[in-house]
Parts: sequence; structure tokens; C-alpha cells
Amino acid sequence: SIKVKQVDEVKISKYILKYTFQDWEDIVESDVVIVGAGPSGMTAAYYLAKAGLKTVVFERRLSFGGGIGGGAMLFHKIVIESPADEILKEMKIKLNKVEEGVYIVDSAEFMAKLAASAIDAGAKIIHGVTVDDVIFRENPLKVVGVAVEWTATQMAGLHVDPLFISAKAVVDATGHDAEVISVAARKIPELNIVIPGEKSAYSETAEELTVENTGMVAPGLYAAGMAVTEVKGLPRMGPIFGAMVLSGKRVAEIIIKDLRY
Ligand code: 48F
Repeated sequence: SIKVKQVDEVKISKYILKYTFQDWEDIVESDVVIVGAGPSGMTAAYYLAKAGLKTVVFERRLSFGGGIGGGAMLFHKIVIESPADEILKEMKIKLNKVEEGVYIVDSAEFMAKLAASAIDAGAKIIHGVTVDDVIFRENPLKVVGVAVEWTATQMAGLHVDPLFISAKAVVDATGHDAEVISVAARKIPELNIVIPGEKSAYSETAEELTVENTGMVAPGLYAAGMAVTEVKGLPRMGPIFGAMVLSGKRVAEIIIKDLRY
């Protein structure tokens, strides 16, 4: 018979608490906070962590992938176009070539391997945490971190104060709503952030424009993925995901340069 090691309940609790708090004490002073574990956030996390930056991803839900899992109308394939295929190849994600420069990918594999790549590179992904505000400083005006709260606390409508996490760079990878940049725009008018909102679909132009417009929105605050289309007033593109991973890579490269890392 298989001999299973016996571990009592108190030990289980103690180990979980000790090592969770050990992680949080480290996370509280991060180099980069990424908000959202969708395709752009996880790609950014992969490249930032690979460059040696202490990178944490806060994800509201208890899962990875953001909009990947739902695919297009729940169909489990997504489209990738070049040169994003190079990033997927680096992560050992299988690509099915359907025409020159165009590929079909399984959404479950895409989500799982993006997450595994980011984690293996050294990024921490913390689930069930919602970012509901930023921290800022004046002279010079700059975003220097985020406020975090349990998603469950927010869903319960409980009045509970958040905890604060400092970061040299905060990336809004929250998707269509650009939640972090929206809250910064509303609560720190001195940042002069105007959000025109996303336009209707025009996939052929939207992909390149999204990648091109990826980057800093205010000192310390960056946009990646669909948050870029929202903040820059660009068209949406639907279930083609090349721009999402290219945007994640680009924001990582910009931050690495800005932090002179
Ligand atoms: O929406 P999402 O997948 O963002 P993305 O990386 O990719 C967009 C595509 O999925 C798709 C598309 C592609 O052509 O149009 O929509 O731009 O992932 C965003 C993640 O952020 C989480 C949310 O649960 C999702 O997993 N999120 C959103 N707001 C918060 C958050 C928040 N305030 N705090 C923590 N997580």
C-alpha cells in the first residue's frame, strides 16, 4: 500500500500562514505591479521577471487568462498573427499555421502556458485581489503603487480599508475598462489623463495601433493590452490576440528602459 505522510491540521494552517505572509512582506515593496492576469499582463510579467525585476500580478478572479478563456462566443480557439508567434514559440505554445503569418491556438493551452511562463520566470501571480486605487506623490507628481483589497470583501460590500503596495511602475492590464488608469484620472486630476474610450471593431488597424500606443500614461503608470485602446481611443479587435502579447512585451521593454534596469 502507499504510505501517505501524516500532517495534522494545525501544521497545515501554520505552514500556509507563515509562507503566505513571507510572500506578502516581500510583495509589499515591488519593482513592478501588474494589474490583471490576462494575456497582456502575463506576457509583461514574463519579460519583466526575466529581466530580474520583482514583479507581482494582482488578479481579481481565481483564474488566469482574462478574456482568453471565453474565446470568441465561448469557442475554444483564438487567432494569433506574426510577429506574436515568436513570443508563443518561446513559451512552447503550439501554433497551427492557417496561412502565412496567421495561426490558430487553443485557448486553454495559451492561458496555462502564459501563466506558467510568467511564474517560471519569477513573477508572483496573486489571485482574488482587486486593485481599487493607486498611491501617488507630488513634486514630482508620480504614481508609486496601488491599493489592494480582497475581491471577496468587495463583493460582500463590506467597508474594509485596503493595504498598500509600493512599486516603481504600475501596469494597467485590466482590459476594456482600464480600471486603474480610470481611477487615477478621476482621483488625481493633476495627472491630466483624458480617457476617450474604445472605438468599435476595426481589427486590421487596431492590432498595430494598440502595440504602438502601449506605454506610459503618467509618471509611474503604464497601459498594456485593451487598456491601451480604452485610454487612447483606439478601435477594438475581437478574438485576435497578437497585439495583446506584443503589447505586454512592449510595456515590459519600456519599463526596463525607464527603470534603467
Ligand atoms: O481582459 P483581459 O484579458 O485583458 P487584456 O490583457 O486582453 C484582452 C483580451 O482578453 C480580449 C481582447 C483581445 O483582442 O479583446 O478582451 O487587455 O484581462 C484583464 C484581467 O484583469 C482583471 C480581470 O479579472 C482580467 O482577468 N482585472 C480587471 N480589473 C481588475 C483586475 C482590478 N481592478 N484588479 C485586479 N484585476
